Amino acid sequence: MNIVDCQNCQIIKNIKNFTKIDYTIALVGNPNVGKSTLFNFLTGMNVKVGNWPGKTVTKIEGFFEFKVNQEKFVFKIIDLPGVYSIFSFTPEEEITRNFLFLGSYDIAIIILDATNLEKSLVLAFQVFEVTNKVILALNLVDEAKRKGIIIDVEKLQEKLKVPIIPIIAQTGYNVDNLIYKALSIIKGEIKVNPNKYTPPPELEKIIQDIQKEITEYYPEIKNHPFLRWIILRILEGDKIIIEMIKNKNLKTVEEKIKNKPILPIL
Ligand SMILES: Nc1nc2c(ncn2[C@@H]2O[C@H](COP(=O)(O)OP(=O)(O)OP(=O)(O)O)[C@@H](O)[C@H]2O)c(=O)[nH]1
Ligand SMILES: [Mg+2]
Repeated sequence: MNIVDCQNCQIIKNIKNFTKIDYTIALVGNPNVGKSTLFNFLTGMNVKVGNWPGKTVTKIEGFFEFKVNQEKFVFKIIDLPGVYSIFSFTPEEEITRNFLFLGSYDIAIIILDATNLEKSLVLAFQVFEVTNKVILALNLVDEAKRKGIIIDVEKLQEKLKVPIIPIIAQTGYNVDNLIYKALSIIKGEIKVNPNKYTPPPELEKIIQDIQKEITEYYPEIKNHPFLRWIILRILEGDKIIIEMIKNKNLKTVEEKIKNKPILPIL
């Protein structure tokens, strides 16, 4: 297990009368992975948890203080709605996606469900496409242990190139170490550069072709930080973006979309 072992860390909940916020954390993850449980543990708030009626469909804000040795930091934390993707097909996806794109945050804690790692990682890879400001919290490790699921955290961390901290949000196990590590990333003491999805050559060629054409018609989009992501969305069939393309009559792009190869979920 990746135990960071912060010797002198303390989480202080229910804080009031603070004058400034030092850093903002966004909590991202599939539904039911323990985002609100972690949020409640950190803030001392009582956001509803569980499948029903606790489902989070709006973003909720809270605050906590984190003490490391003599230093103190006030954190704002945002509990985003649970999503399986950030394609913006559902209201939840739209809220989460818009926040990840346009919101102001210093780090996104992506919560992985240790009992359903594969599904969790699909979303994680999508988030890696839009930001490097990430850390992974592997939650429900107690439940995984009960089910006999063993995860090689070191190996996974090495593959993803993102720190992974196993936690139990329900009891608060290792949460201080998660925040400590997140703080090190925010401060730039640890550099994170997630291993992004590498498409097969034939798909990469199509991406490049679409990119070329789009940037010819929309020169202003050329340096857009999410240009590649936008192209991947076009290939996925994102209606809003395709509509935009149709209006501009980008015939070749439409043709490519029609004849696209079968895509993995990005
Ligand atoms: N055993 C165990 N249960 C947990 C843990 N963390 C959360 N849970 C339980 O998992 C369920 C879902 O937790 P929530 O915090 O509501 O999940 P969420 O990610 O906020 O869900 P949405 O708001 O629907 O996206 C609740 O019943 C929690 O009590 C954990 O570390 N271990
Ligand atoms: Mg929730």
